[in-house]
Amino acid sequence: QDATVLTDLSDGMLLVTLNRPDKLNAFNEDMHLALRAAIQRAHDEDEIRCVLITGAGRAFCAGQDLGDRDPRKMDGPPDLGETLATFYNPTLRLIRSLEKPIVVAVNGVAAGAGANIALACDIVLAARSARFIQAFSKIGLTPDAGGSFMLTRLLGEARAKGLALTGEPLTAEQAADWGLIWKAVDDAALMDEATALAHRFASGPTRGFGLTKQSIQAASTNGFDAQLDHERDTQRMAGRTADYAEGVSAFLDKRAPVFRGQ
Ligand code: T3D
Repeated sequence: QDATVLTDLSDGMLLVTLNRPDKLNAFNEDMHLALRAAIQRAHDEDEIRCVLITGAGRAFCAGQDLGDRDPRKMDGPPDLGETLATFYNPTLRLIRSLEKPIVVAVNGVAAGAGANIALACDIVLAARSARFIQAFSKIGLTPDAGGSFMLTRLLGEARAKGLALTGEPLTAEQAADWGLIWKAVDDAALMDEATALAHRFASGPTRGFGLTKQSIQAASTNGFDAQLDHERDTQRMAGRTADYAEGVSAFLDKRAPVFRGQ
């Protein structure tokens, strides 16, 4: 059986491909563990300076594999709180806490947890034909995989509730117009554009990127004063990196900087 998640490391960029195309890359237990292992690897290996996530086939990810939730084959209702705690939430926490950029190329439909995992990453590019669907309400569930947080922070309550309660698909273009994602890209250009961006990040000032990510995320919950303190602390750390010294030296020498991620 093929691996449910494919990984390929090149020039500091870890390409992670969700790989259950006949199920639209829906999550079974194996895929959960494999995605988590890939993100954990990005935490552990200094050589990895950026992650790019995409899906194999025509979809990005259709969320939970509902074949594993057939009530006619179960002895009673499942404890979905337990499956979130065991499978989804650790991966979401690893994504948000990774001190390196994560780019997502949403190559096709992203539904349920599949949509929300994409939204939790740092830079979301989506093919114009892609759709984001908060599919939960159609089967009696509620937004998970960080969706209630990200949708409300990024869109506000009205649009978050509209998407979550109706389950209507949102086009990539509309998602970009609303500020839910970074960009909608022509289908044929998606992987080239996402790969070029990820490679650019992979040769950038990794510590500065990681601190920038932390700072923007902290602003969702901090007040202004706390955020100023946070900026003071992150800038202090950034100012001590070799990449900052290289950036300033390169500017003064009128040459391109060579960042080493340190
Ligand atoms: O359970 C827990 O642990 C709690 C956590 C929950 C997190 C969640 O993500 S809940 C939400 C689960 N996802 C969904 O409800 C989405 C279900 N899928 C769809 O609504 C549609 O498939 C799509 C809108 C994503 C795409 O529609 P379309 O028309 O392009 O494709 P399709 O024909 O519906 O699907 C193609 C195949 O993929 C089909 O299989 P077949 O008939 O060719 O053998 C379909 O059954 C399969 N598929 C699609 N989504 C899933 C799936 N199989 C299992 N699980 C899926 N989620």
